[in-house]
Amino acid sequence: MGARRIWKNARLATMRPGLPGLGIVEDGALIAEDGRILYAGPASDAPLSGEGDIANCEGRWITPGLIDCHTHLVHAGNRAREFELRLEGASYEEIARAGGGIRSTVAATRAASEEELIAQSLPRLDALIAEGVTTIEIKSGYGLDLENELKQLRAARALGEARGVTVRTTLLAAHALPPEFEGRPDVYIDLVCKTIIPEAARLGLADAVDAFCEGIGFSREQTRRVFEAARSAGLPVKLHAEQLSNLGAAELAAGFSALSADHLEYLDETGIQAMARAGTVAVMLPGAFYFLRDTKLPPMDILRRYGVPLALATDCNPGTSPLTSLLLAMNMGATLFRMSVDECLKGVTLNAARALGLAGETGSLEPGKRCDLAIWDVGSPAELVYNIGLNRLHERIWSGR
Ligand code: DI6
Ligand code: FE
Repeated sequence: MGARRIWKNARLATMRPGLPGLGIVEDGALIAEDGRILYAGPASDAPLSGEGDIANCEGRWITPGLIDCHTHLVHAGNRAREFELRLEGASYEEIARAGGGIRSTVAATRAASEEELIAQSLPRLDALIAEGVTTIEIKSGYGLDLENELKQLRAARALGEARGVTVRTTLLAAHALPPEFEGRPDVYIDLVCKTIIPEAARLGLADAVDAFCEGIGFSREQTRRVFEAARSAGLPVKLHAEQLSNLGAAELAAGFSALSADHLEYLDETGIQAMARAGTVAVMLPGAFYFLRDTKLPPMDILRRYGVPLALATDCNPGTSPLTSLLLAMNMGATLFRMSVDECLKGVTLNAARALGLAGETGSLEPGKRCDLAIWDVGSPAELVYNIGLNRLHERIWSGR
């Protein structure tokens, strides 16, 4: 029998599907063995006999380890100077024409070695981990050629090995048009579909494929080709959809049974119906909404009416969301998008796991799932959403450790 661990005198927010609200157990106990949850429920029913390393939680709250299901965490450099220029009145387009914007991050990321990329990204990962994150999705999308996209994905995998955290990688080669393909987007999409996706899949470096379907990104037709290439490579898809305009991108994604459609400020009811039918998760990214000083709110009420699962993530990226706090993202989700406390907390646990295709693995306190826990010094789960800048993490457990 392997290592058995017991947490007593705990209050549990289990997030178990089928239970109302957060699936709360007030007088709870949690037992894990070999890194998996054996029991999570009322202390009175817990099979507490036998050996084990016992922790007394003294009434603290246990949630599933937090999951940041949408990040561009691996990149080089930063765009603080561009931020200053924007504060002085420059527009995003002016900055882009002067060689800034996403292309400046592409240049910096291409110039960085894999080791430099890892070193620059680790502080961002550590900031998330310090708040109880145990699973994180990391996208490529600043390499935009075979060698540099693979370098980003390898760096993401290496970060997962450097720290006790589960990393899911997403290939986002269709993020922006690289400068050497100016005026030839379909030729670049050929490269993405015929070379980059198959190669990343063959090397086992990508767990999913994403694209930026937008006026300033790629068209529906180009996105469809990317999704078909992903399907041929056996990879699930997700999509940056309806962030700045409505292109029917979410409906396209749902047609490919996408794990998630993300951003969604301009999403309409047709897109929502398609997502509901396909079981596609809606990932809300209030950090980008805040940083861009956006005013168009995503259609939260219609999403709720159709029962689309809501997730919430940082979108950690240097251009539109330099955010490395999932706790703050929850506060923004509540304050800016009027998400409830329960929606925010399920959005960074159960539904974030669904958005990554990991619902069987993590995201709730249920027997059989990985023992990923965040133990909090708070009086109620609502405090996790309510406080701004206060981190009350007591302990973080990844895979029972
Ligand atoms: N949507 C965004 O807001 C970011 N990427 C995306 O697809 C922008 C990324 C950047 O400006 O570096
Ligand atoms: Fe993003």
